[in-house]
Amino acid sequence: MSTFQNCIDGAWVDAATGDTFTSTNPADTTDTIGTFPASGAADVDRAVAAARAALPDWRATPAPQRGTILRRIGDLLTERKAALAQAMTREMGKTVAETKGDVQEAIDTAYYAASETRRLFGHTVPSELPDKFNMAIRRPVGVCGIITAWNFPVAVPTWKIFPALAAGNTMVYKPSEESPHCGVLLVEILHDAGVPDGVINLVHGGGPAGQHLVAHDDVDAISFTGSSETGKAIGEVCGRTNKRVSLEMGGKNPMIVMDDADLDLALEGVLWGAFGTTGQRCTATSRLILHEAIHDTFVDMLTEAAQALTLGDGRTDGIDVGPLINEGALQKVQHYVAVGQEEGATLALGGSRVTGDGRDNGFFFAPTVFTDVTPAMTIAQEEIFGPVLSVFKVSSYEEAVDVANNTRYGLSSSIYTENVRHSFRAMHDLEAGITYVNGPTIGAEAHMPFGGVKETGNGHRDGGWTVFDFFTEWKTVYVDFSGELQKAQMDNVDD
Ligand code: UN1
Repeated sequence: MSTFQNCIDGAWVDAATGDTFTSTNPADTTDTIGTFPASGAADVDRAVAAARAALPDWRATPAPQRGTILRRIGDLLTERKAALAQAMTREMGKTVAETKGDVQEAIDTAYYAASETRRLFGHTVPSELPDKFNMAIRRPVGVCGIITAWNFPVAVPTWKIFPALAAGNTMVYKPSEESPHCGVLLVEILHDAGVPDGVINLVHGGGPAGQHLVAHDDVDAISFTGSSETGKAIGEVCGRTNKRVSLEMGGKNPMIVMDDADLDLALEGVLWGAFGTTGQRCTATSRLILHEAIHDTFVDMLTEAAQALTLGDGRTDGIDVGPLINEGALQKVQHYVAVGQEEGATLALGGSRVTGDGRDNGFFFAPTVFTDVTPAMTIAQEEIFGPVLSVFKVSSYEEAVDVANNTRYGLSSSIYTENVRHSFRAMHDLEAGITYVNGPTIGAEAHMPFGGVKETGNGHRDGGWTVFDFFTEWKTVYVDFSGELQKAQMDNVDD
């Protein structure tokens, strides 16, 4: 069995705790990927100290030179894409087509962040006084803690790490305990591309490592993607310790299909949105809101097509859906299926674990569809993070929007319609950070803002130009070249 380590100040080291945990293949739990350090406070302290020590030089490096390294990272991700995708699927289960997409998202993010290093625009603004120059420039925030989930084990960390690097920050990265090998492979690429020692430090582990990083006095910012429960706890600690914090949390994303929609297109969309990544995306389509005129037809189309999806090891050709991530996820999905039935929803498809054909040692769960779901039901409100789709029947656009917005989350949303009035109204009416028209709720692009409203987020965005607002501080600069003391608000105003 392979043994993996933390990476602190460029050196691969064991945890001071001496403890380890293992990572296994969710499609076959007899396949162990390796052991990883279960880090504690002392390991985080060392990593934060290394990041702090590396900050002055990295911050002083001209941004376009940081961009050259980011371009090299993009090149290495491209070279290693196929091998990386195989390793990712082995560790977290989604199909190789999807893990290749995950790596491609990281490649796009690398080149986008590299291009931003030649912009990072500030502002020049007229002064109210003569011979005085005003500007606002961007400065790095400092030492950042990056804490991410396992479902996009390469793309999502890079949404944070690459813009943070571009802007001149140093960091400590704690990947999920469910995808530590992917974390190692990513950090190896960063080092091979020339990121200096200490600029990115990798610390493995679970709660103890994460909690110490979040509470650490010498960490300036935390960027987190994961569950709402963990995110809110992080937010509280960051509030107390006065840290900047970006939280990307849960979703309960609706897709509306109106009576005038292209149903074949909507069918392809919902299959991909609900069952891609086995429903384990924060953007997954988990609520399908159907106009009553097409409800029965569409439910028939959906159950027939979903039944035909093939489940298995995502590294095998022809597999559509991989396993859930672990035993806990399997139990959670099973629990929600039971609750859905108890509360009166109709189980139209699936609802159980799938074994046989080499799947006995994996966490496979059948694509599941509930109909007759109403907004008050538990399966209509809680994030299941599995291949479970709840179907609602509505009689108008207004009712569809009411049902769509009847959730405490607000990440992604979608409407299928050929009606230009409804599609433009939906862009404003749907309470979500992202709205797709005639596309499913998944499919974010690297150069666009990504994030949610309500309990999904805390006002920040990953992705696009907007993430640079998180990873930089505004510095306001006044240059007085008059040779005199000029008093704003006084010398230039007659009483
Ligand atoms: C996530 O599930 O945390 O738009 C991110 C999408 C992907 C990203 C999902 N590109 O579904």
